[in-house]
Amino acid sequence: MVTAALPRLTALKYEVDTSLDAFGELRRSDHLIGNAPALRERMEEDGYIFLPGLLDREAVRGARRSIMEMLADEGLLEPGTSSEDGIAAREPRTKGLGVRNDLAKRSAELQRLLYAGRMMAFYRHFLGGDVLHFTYTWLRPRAPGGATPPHYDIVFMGRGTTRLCTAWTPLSDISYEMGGLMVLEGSHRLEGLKNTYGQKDVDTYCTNLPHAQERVAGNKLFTGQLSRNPIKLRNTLGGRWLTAEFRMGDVLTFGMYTLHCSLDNQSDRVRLSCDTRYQLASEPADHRWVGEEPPGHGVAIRQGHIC
Ligand SMILES: O=C(O)CCC(=O)C(=O)O
Ligand SMILES: [Fe+2]
Repeated sequence: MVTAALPRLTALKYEVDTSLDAFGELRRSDHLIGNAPALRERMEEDGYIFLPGLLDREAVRGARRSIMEMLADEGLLEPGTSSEDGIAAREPRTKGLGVRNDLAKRSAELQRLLYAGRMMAFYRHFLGGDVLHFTYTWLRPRAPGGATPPHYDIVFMGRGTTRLCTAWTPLSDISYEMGGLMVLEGSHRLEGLKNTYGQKDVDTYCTNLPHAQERVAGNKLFTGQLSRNPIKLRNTLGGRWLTAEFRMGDVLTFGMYTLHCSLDNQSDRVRLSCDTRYQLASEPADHRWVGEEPPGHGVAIRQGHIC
């Protein structure tokens, strides 16, 4: 339950309206684990499934430890503090704290957590067949002050099946102040948005428009984000921003057309989470994110077309 004791929350520096019609808690579905039809109904209805405690908390802690040690080795944690605590180095605060697939690859504990055991078993059951996961892992050590702008994931990974699931996995206990993920209620049913913004691909550019050369050279003008102001966006689109105080072991899974963003990390710690992708192995996969060395959003895969 969201209580009156809620701290002042911000997202991209904008104060979050936490009134009852603008903000709320994610609906839990942990009691539905093992009941695929009910889980599918939830996904259909809500656009997300929140599964507190799906993963083994000790396994998450082990994965977290391995990553925090790597961050400490890079000087990203405050010297003289325990890497377990994840206290961000005062200087520099942001360098090295972007998406770190490179670190994810080096952690056997994290690879096991995400791509074996309970996580894979969940998706096999939920999707009802053999599962393929992207090999690229969006491991996100998030510096104090940072947040993720609102977006649909399809814009970044829409060249394969659209029946793809994101798993957002906290590798920290994430209080409201530390800033977990928020989902916009009902956003998976916004047909107008799905048919416009939802048709975009961050790695395409218009050959006949100004700046085409910049786009092909890598200076993207379209970041893939829908907005820099989650509060104004909600006022326009409706629904509530839904979130929770997340704990290690929780997983939040959602579809490609569920609008999400994050709260600002208002703590002095690195907020650690990762997002990973799962689909039926029988369906086409976005080639940017699979294989030994996924090319990702590189310049080489950028596609030009006449707009
Ligand atoms: O962790 C975040 O801040 C963003 C995660 C995200 O965009 C995702 O899980 O798809
Ligand atoms: Fe996302």
